[in-house]
Amino acid sequence: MTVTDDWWRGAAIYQVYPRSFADGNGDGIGDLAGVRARLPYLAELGIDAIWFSPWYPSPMADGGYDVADYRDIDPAFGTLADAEALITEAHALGIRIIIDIVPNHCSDQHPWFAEALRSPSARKRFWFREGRGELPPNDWQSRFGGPAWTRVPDGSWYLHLYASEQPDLNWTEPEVHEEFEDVLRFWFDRGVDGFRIDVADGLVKDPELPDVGGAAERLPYSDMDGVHEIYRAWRKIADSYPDKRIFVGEMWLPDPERFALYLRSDELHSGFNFDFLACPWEPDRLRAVIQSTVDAHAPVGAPATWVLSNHDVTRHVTRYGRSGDTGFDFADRRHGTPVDRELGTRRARAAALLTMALPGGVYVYQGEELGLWEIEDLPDELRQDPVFARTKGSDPGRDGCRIPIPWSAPFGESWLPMPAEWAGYTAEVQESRPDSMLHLYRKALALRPGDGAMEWIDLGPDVLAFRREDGFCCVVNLGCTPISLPEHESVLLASGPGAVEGEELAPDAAVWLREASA
Ligand code: TEU
Ligand code: CA
Repeated sequence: MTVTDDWWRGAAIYQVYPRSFADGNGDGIGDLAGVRARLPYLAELGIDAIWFSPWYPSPMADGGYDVADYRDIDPAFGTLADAEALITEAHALGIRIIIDIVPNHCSDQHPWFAEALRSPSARKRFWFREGRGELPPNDWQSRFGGPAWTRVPDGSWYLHLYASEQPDLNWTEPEVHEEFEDVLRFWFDRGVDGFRIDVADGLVKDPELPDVGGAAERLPYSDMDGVHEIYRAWRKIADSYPDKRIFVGEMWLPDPERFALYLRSDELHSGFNFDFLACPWEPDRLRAVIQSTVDAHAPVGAPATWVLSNHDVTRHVTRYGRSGDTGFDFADRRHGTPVDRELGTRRARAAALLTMALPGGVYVYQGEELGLWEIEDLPDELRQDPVFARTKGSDPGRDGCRIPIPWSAPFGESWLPMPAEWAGYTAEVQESRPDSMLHLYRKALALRPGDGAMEWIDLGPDVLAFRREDGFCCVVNLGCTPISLPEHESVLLASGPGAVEGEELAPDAAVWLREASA
């Protein structure tokens, strides 16, 4: 692949949550030494790039999304030299590196915020306001629960859309722009291939900070010009480097049209598609989400991205195995709903083939290749996610999808305990079993078609079927009875043992076929 290739358009990107990926020094916390030791595993898995959730120095009030220094590595994870070595080693294996950038807010331990607390004249970089009597300046609610405002000792309030340890930065200030542009250069200079932009839609706020009736997810972000200005400047910086560097925006937006407004060929290269992630395991809903996603992306020239899980949501083996609603909603995680894990796993296998057959980029969240499920029975006193505390436990938070990865048993101590049952799901065990989820992911990643066009094939209401280039065809059976496969030359890959019997595809199974050439 040459350096000018648009490698990211059809890339498979593996998400590493550093704290939970691999522990190199045995202190119970994942680290960069651990990642370096697992690079051969990732190369063999067949991914094109790794996206790292934040690895910066952080008090970990929000698992690293509270950044205290954007130009260094948290000591628990290693050093800047480790990061540089990791980037070099990954590149040697053909793996690109994307890192998280968190521009909406920083940590309350960041020097800027410390300065703002000391001297009111240094508060312009944040959103400090006077309250309304004893009440906060407006009615905004934090996305982690509770008010989006915290009062400082001199009586002023500051805005935080997330935890109170994450003060929102004020992007009307040129200094904020300059600082982040410099941070981008800092990491591009160290060989980073791209950035995942946290809360990419949240930076530009209505400076009037109007009341919104409380709903935190529906803040009035109307100034798209301001948004484009930021990302156009970022893109210019990226394009000043010889090889292609990319930006992926993280945005939870109500509809695909709104989502596509943020994507432009000379700004954000792509964004996460959470409609697909949130969608229940139902054929009509999935078909509609896939179609609306493809439709929204086509006019802006951006490839679609497909995500089943990440560090914020209930793992999909669990979602798909639930009785009743199999979708995902932040407003109600449906924690503790009965789960048929065997069913969830069968569907997760089919979903992997569906996802990896679609045109565009695909994200794999660490551990989904092992078929890990959500750990819902963590004792409350071990929960670390601020969502748990800020909602007073009504939302259990995101710890259950952040349990460390089981490489081999027995497991040592770790910052969140690993369930004993995972001894049967380690990478080591799965390596030795050709039918394991790990082998399915490897085969699928090797065969997947990447970006391009798709064309639906009508095989009835319960079936998702479509063809891609070169006679590649994907069939997913979401009904409760077996279906007949369309005519084909060969079976490329089936989602599991028993998925294809003779000329039939079992329920909750998927298959990749090579169609007979005309
Ligand atoms: O998340 C943005 C976001 O709004 C949701 O995904 C969030 O997790 C949810 O509202 C919680 O209820 C990003 C990161 O992915 C997440 O881990 C961070 O906590 C958040 O930004 C703040 O930086
Ligand atoms: Ca460690």
